[in-house]
Amino acid sequence: MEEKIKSFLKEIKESSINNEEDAENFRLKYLSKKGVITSLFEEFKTLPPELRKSTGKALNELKQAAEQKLAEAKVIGQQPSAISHQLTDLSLPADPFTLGSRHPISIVKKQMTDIFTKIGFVVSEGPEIEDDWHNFGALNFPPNHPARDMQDTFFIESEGGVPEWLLRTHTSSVQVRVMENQKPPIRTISPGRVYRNETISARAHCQFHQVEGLYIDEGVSFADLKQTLYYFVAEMFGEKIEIRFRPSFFPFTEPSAEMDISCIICEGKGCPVCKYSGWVEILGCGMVHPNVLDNCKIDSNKYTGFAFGMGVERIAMLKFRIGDLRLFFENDMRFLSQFKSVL
Ligand code: 2NL
Repeated sequence: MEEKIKSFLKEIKESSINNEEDAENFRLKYLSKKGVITSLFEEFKTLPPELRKSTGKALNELKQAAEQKLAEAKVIGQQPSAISHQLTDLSLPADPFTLGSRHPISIVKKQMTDIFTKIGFVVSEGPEIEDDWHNFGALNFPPNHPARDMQDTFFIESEGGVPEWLLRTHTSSVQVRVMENQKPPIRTISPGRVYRNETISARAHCQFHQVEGLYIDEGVSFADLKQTLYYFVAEMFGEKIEIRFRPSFFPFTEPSAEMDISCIICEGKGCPVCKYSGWVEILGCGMVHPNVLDNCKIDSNKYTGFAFGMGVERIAMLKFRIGDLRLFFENDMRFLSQFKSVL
C-alpha cells in the first residue's frame, strides 16, 4: 500500500491545474467521496496494527499534498497574469479610434469673436425665429422695403392673415434685444446662423453665419469704427493687410460703408478671387441710425454708436482658400477631416 501512496504523491505533485475544469477534475479524482484518497483510507482500516503508524502518516501527507495543490491552483487562478492568460491578452494594441474635429465655420466664428472679446466686446445670442419688430421694424426698415419681401425672407406660415414669425435674416435682431434691455455703454458681438431665401450657388446659400458688432456710448465716432475694424483684420489676416471704405446704404446705419481688404491671395496684384481688382469686400458697417437708437429707447441726442456685420463663411473661404460655399453645408468627411489639426 505504501508503494501506491508514493506513486499517487508523485502524480499529484506533477499534475498541472490550468483552469477551472482541471481543478474540478483534480478534486473529483483525489479528494471527493469516491476519490482515490477516500478509498485509500478505506483500505487503511484493513491493515494490520503494526503497519498502521507509518502508512497512516504517509496517507495523511498524501491528503495534505492534494489539498495544498488544489488551494495553490485556485490562488494562482485569481491573479491577473493567469486570468489574462486564460481570457484576454492585455498586451494586444487597443481598438483604433479617430478623433473628431471642429467644423471650419465653428473654428473661424470662434477666432472672430475672440478677437473682439479681447477688446471688451461681450458675446450676445438670441432666437433664430424672430418677430417683424426685432428683425426689421426697430432697425428702421420702411414698411415696403424689398428685404421684407417673401423673396428674401423666410416667413413662418400663420393661420390666415399676416405671418407673425420669420427666420432672422441677420443677427442685428439680437442687438436690438440688447439695446432694449441694457443702458449704454454697450459693446456687444453677436455670432449666429441667419437665413435668406436665396438660390444656392458657390457664392450664396439660404443659410449662413454672421458676426455682427455694436458699440454705443457718448462720443463714438466713425474713426473709432475704422480703428476697431483695422485691429480686427490685422489680428485675423496679419499686419500687412490694407483696408479701404466705400460709401454704401443700409436702413439701420447713416452714414453706411462697405469695407474691403487687400486681397490676401495675390497680395493686391490681381487674381480671380479679387476679380483682378486687388481688393475683396468683407463687411458692411456704419454709424447706428438715430431712429434705431430711439426705437430702442436710447437717447439719440446723447449717444452715438457704430455697427458692422460680416459673413463667417466669407472670412473662412479667404482664410482656408475655399472656392465653394456649399462645401460648408454638405458634411462631406473628405472636406471636414482637413481641419483636424486646427483647434
Ligand atoms: C452686411 C452688413 C451690417 C449692421 C450690420 C447693425 C446692427 C444694429 C444697428 C445698426 Cl443693432 N447696424 N448692424 C450695420 C451695418 C452693416 O451688416 O453686409 N452684413 C453681412
